[in-house]
Amino acid sequence: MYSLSHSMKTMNRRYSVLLSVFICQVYTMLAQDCPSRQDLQNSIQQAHKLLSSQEASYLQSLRTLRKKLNLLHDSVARLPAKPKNLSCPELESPVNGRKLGKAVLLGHEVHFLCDPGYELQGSDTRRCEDSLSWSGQQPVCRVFVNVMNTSPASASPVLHQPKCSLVQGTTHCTCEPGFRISGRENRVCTDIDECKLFHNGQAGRLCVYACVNTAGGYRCSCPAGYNLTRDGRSCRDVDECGSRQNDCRPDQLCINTYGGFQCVSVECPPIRDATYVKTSPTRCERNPCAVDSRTCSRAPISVSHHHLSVVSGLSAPRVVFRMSAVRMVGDALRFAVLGGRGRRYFTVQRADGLTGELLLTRPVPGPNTLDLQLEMSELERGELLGRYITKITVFVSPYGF
Ligand SMILES: [Ca+2]
Repeated sequence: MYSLSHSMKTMNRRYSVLLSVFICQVYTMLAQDCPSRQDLQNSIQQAHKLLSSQEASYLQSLRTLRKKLNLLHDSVARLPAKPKNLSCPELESPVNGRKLGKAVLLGHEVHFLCDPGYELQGSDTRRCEDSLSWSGQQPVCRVFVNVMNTSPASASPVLHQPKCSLVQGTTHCTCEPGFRISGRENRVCTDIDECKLFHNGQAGRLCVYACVNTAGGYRCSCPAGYNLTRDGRSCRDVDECGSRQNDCRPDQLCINTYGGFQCVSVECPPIRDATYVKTSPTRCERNPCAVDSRTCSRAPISVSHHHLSVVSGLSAPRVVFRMSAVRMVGDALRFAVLGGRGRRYFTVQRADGLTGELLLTRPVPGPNTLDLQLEMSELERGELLGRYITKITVFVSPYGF
């Protein structure tokens, strides 16, 4: 600090002498007399004052920087040591269902889904707790029972008396809509099972999911997580995140999916020699690197998280996500799809100079959860200036709706 202040003072003196010579030269050029000694001394004094204030502000900045570095040093020292390999026991997939997620380490979650026609009873999400046991109850998949199906009305054919009239000596009988005339001498009306009648063929399909025959009619039903739409045949996903029908913790994000929802924890990446700070619920930004840390300067500048919900077998190709640079830094931008379970379903293409698009290349059969990373790199003559990562998770529903 002494040498810095000393050099500033030396610079100050040199600057004053130069200034007085300069002022005198200007006056000479203007064919005027050199200013008086008093004027020169006043000017020099002002220049001294200016430099002193610059010096003070510079020293203040250095002090602030040192303080910040000390704080950063303390927070790095307080980071917990690498945790031991703490894990919960392996979990079984339910019969007629499946388990999503293989990690059994402390803090990880495993999700459960049932096959079409079955509904889940128990916990659809279990978390490996501090006690190294799983939260919730092991789920089972039970046959989806429809109340209408078990009612006496639909257990046996419903019979009605037809309305008959005598026209010119011949008896004509008719039934209510939804019934057909049958029996000996066409004397009974039997319920038409519309569900059986229109069972085959997509064009004649009555219900998007399940059909329930009723006396004189039918109705459609939907699996758990969906409501029947106004048209009476389609199923619309219930938004559990928007309607608070979820049990996500306050520090988690609720992601609505088709037929369900997911509770997601976004954590900043543990990268050697680099530290990150969460700047939004889905984004982590790198703190400034130490001047000589190459490992830190090559670590991503930001790591963002993006969650997508899609239906099973979504048609492809289609763009599902775009990543853009705010402005051009360096002379080239490069986009790439990095590792993850979903990598084989996606590719990256350029939309314009600053934007890369993630393209779904083929339909993904559900249920499934895919993950992948999209990377954007800024380059200058082939040298890497900075990297930005977006971690993408795709939740694929069990059904095509
Ligand atoms: Ca939902």
